[in-house]
Amino acid sequence: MALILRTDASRAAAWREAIRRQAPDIDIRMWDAPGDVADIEFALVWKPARGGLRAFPNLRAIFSIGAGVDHLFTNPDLPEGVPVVRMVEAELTRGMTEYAVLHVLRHHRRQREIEANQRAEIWDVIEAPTAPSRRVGIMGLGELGAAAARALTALEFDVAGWSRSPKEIPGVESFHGDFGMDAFLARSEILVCLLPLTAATEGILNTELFSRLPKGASLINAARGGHQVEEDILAALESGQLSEATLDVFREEPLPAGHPFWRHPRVTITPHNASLTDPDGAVRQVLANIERIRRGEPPTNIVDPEAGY
Ligand code: NDP
Ligand code: OXD
Repeated sequence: MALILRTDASRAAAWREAIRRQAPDIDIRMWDAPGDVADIEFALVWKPARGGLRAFPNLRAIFSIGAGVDHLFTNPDLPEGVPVVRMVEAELTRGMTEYAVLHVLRHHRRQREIEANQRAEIWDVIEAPTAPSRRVGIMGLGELGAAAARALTALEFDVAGWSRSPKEIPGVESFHGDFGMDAFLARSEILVCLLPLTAATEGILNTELFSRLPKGASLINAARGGHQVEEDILAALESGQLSEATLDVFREEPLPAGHPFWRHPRVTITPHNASLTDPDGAVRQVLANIERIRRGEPPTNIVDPEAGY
């Protein structure tokens, strides 16, 4: 059995080692030198070249290295009938929870202004409201959104979430669908986007959505650049509809030199590192799913191609 691996060059060795440690018998093939393509039964990939996966006629499953699978579904040449499995992995979830808590706290405590004051040698005792009176809204209450919601609830923030279907998470007010969106947005002083990028969510972070938030709300987008209309974020910051934004993802990555976000005083940029998949944990999931497939069972965390996530 051979597995084709395609990841960022900087992380390829770590992935190869993780597979070797846990499954020394697996024949690992690298994307640029796949050998006999007929041997390849499984693909473990991040952003494969368009049409590239069609080269493997005996593929039984495609495992995404990331939680997001838009890098596969925006590729129109995905082989038909081959299950796509997304990444659900404890360290990935923990990393995103840390990111959400870190940046919600930064917004809540107005840390960006305190740091600007330090640079200007200004002593200004900035006060924050209490956590229970701070309303946080999380778009997407899946694996990552639900974990972030639970952590913020533990800090006693007033947390709500928005998803396609209703959820029951203790202490988290659940809104869903188009019907629930207005009420969800109207109460979200700090809005965190953890949605998958699909046809339904593309460009969702736009002027119209921002106008439904309380004036001066803030935005944290750790999902995908395709969710955000970047000129609308800049306009909302300009008008004061948004007070600040923390962005981990961008329409174009790396964020191009000279982009207005780089030097915007009310934008915090992180380089799409909100959370990274841990190769050891991920390989454990992939191997367990390979075993399931071998036993004739469906893999866990299979993606619904209709929904695109
Ligand atoms: P899940 O599939 O577990 O959860 C997705 C959530 O979004 C679900 O609650 C789903 O609703 C909801 N949702 C999907 N479409 C809609 C819609 N049209 N309207 C309302 N709600 C919707 O995904 P994860 O939590 O694992 O990951 C979320 C995203 O985070 C990934 O797709 C990826 O893009 C991003 N990500 C970013 C990282 C980074 O470093 N910046 C790292 C990892 C992930 P329902 O539950 O009803 O189906
Ligand atoms: C992911 C990511 O989707 O890292 O996991 O963006």
